[in-house]
Amino acid sequence: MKILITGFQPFGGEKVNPSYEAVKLLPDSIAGAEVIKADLSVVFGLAIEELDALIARHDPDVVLCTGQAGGRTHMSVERIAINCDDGRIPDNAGYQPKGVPTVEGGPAAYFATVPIKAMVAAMKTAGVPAEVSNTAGTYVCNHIMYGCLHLLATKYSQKRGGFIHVPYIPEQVLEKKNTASMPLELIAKGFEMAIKAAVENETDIQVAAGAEM
Ligand code: PCA
Repeated sequence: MKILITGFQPFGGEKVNPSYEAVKLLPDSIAGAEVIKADLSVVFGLAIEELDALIARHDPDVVLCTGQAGGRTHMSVERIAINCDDGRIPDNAGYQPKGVPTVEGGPAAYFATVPIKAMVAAMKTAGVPAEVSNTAGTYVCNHIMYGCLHLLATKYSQKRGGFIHVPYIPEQVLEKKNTASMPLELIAKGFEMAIKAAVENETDIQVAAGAEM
């Protein structure tokens, strides 16, 4: 089995993006699966083109994209991506969409096809705070998750895809009061456990992971 895991480049004035910093720490093999690592531009459109090229080149069985969700406390395994690009801030190319479809005429949303609950459970068992999240936002991370799942649904068959948001790392919050962070090594451990769970669980486990709000 082959896993493609991507992180994002820094954006929004940050010097690092913890997603790619953690991706770089991963071993080249997890649970017998080959791990391919890459970074993506925080640019609407271009990020999906980069991911498409990576999938075509490496032919992975699982595509796991990751990104920073500054302020979140837990590793957030995203359940759903919506067909909406709406930027609170411009992307790294200066483009700021104001509520346009990621894919014109595409379905309203896609659910992740990796086993999100098994991934959360595996992370927690390893001592990494993790949760199922029901929104990936409307910025480039939701855009890449939607774009990835759309590619897998329309262009590539038999491949599973998903997205994990990660908290800031401590060096990013030195000047941010009351803001959560997670050590980089713990984020990388979370990724490792998530990949292991995806390798070992073709379908998801049946446990409750709902939310009231
Ligand atoms: N986080 C942003 C885009 C890139 C990243 O790492 C987001 O949550 O949309």
